[in-house]
Amino acid sequence: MRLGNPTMLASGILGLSAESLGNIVMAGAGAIVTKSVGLKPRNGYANPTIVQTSYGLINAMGLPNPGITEFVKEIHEAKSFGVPVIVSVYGFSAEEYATVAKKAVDAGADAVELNVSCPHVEETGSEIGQNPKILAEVVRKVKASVEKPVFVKLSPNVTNIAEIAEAAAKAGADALTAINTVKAMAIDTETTVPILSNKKGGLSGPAIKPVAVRCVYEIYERVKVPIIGCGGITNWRDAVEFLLAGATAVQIGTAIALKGPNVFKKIKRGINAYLRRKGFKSVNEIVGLSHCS
Ligand code: RRO
Repeated sequence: MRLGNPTMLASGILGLSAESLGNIVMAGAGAIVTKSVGLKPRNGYANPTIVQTSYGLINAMGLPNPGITEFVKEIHEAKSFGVPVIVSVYGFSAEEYATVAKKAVDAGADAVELNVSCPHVEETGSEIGQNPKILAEVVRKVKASVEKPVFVKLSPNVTNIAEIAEAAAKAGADALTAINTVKAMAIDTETTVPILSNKKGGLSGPAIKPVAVRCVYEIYERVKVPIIGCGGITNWRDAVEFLLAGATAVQIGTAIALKGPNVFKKIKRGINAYLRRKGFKSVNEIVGLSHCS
């Protein structure tokens, strides 16, 4: 898959309607990843589903989505924006992941990103992505059912992310996205109870950037498949840090909520200016460069 620039919209932010995806493409994203879609519609959790902290957001949306059959319309429409459309997929079994992935690809998805890392929905997400055997089974089943690239989005909530990355790569993953949100919670000191209706959720934004950079660095040392860096990128310097750690592209999510969609253009221009200033001809020249020292 070729990208016009190395920035992509991360899954989960503005990714449920084609209209919002179109706005992100206008703002300069080189590719878009949709919100995670499953076989059947889900309402998600009751409010509050998001808490803003000084360092980032904690969410427990609970996988709200219209189901793949309904979502096919949005995929068709999103295809008209002229950038690759990557459909984020989840399931409650390997078969379900494969079925949803096939429907997404049949509808025109340029790739699927398997969400095996949602930190707070039982029997899917990180319950799959924390177990190398189950993860490998999911990846193999999806690879057998689609002819497009299969990305796997990994959870940071594991002891050894490189080991999980290796299991996904051996099972045939074409790229690894690192990372999903970090398990977190917030408690209201006045009411004395957890703020999110689900109590626990996933932390995103600037607070998790150093965790994400470390994860990308560790994965790069272990596996040879392309890595897509994700976690707390809000400016070009953050993006360059991920490229140096070993990512070939980056995903941006929470920064859109914090700074607006123009963050894509700014990051794209900033990366280009950095490459020129340092005498590099392309992004590829700096991917993994920090490992050379
Ligand atoms: O919908 C969510 O609550 C959610 C998902 Br699917 C995910 O992968 N990561 C996250 O932080 N929230």
